[in-house]
Amino acid sequence: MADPIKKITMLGDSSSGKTCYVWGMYAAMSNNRHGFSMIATDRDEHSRLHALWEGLVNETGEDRWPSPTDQALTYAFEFCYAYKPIIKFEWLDYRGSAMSDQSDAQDVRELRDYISESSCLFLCISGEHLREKVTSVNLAKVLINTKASIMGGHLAYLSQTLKAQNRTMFPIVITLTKYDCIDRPQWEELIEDVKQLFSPLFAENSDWLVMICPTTLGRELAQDKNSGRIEPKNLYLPVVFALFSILRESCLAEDKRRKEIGEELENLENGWMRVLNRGKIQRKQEEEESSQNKFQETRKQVRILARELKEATIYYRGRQIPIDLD
Ligand SMILES: Nc1nc2c(ncn2[C@@H]2O[C@H](COP(=O)(O)OP(=O)(O)O)[C@@H](O)[C@H]2O)c(=O)[nH]1
Ligand SMILES: [Mg+2]
Repeated sequence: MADPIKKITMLGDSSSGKTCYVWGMYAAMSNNRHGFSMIATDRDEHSRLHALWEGLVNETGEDRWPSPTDQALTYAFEFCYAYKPIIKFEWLDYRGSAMSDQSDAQDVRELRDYISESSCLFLCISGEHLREKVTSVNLAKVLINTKASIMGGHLAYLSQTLKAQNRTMFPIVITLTKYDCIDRPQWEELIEDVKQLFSPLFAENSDWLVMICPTTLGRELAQDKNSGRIEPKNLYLPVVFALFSILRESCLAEDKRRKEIGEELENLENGWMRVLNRGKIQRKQEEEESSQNKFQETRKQVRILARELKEATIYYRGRQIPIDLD
């Protein structure tokens, strides 16, 4: 059976930088990174994304930016190793305005279903809202302006669904887009602010695996959006984290399967029918070898991705954790 298509959902207020992020991320990920690359399944989409990114980099003026129409867009991508597709995924760039209270019940239901089927959730918070420290005085305002409170509602719903499905770890990326707008000396203080906006994600008994990642299209943009130089930072990291999480899960499943096959083989080899079962045993041995190879290959890929995440800020059960290489 072909592996199912994975889904990644990106939530964030309109104008928080989601569309620009996808354009830049696609350019960053198309370049071969340690054997990995990404490609739009549809060739026209590939050319379109490249042309849009090229326009953003080379043009100046308002036209370099995406048109402000706020539409939900789904992209189909393939993540490849040595140019061989290993994960197919769908990326939903959600309509920011639909996160407001005016969105109808149907809209909300569809989004919730999509989120529950997702393998990773991206929450986009624009750095414009975190120029200053979050305090008890401005917290309510920041929660509203970033739409963090509405996203929190979706997370609460997702949490119930995950519990019902017995899923124990769910990766979330909080992308601090437009990080160029933040000029604060203390990274730790900023992290504490982000934790305040999404405190349940950082609770001691929570099952969320959360990466906080600042991204920007260029540091000059804070001063001059329309002609500042495009010098992207970290655009590949959130998606590397998402793919790492997806592959790690596959790796665990393959490990389990490999052990099961090993046991089945042992039973066949030790059974009193072993002579008659010779054909079956041989097929099981081949199955074991292929499962072993698949596991080793996935583990190698997980390790390469893990190395890229060495410096990343990742939390699990309320604590910052290093990504281990196994
Ligand atoms: N300063 C700064 N502005 C950005 C950056 N990325 C996007 N923007 C601005 O944010 C606007 C909205 O971005 P867009 O991707 O359309 O947001 P979306 O509505 O969430 O898809 C753009 O038109 C740019 O003016 C960035 O990295 N830095
Ligand atoms: Mg958009």
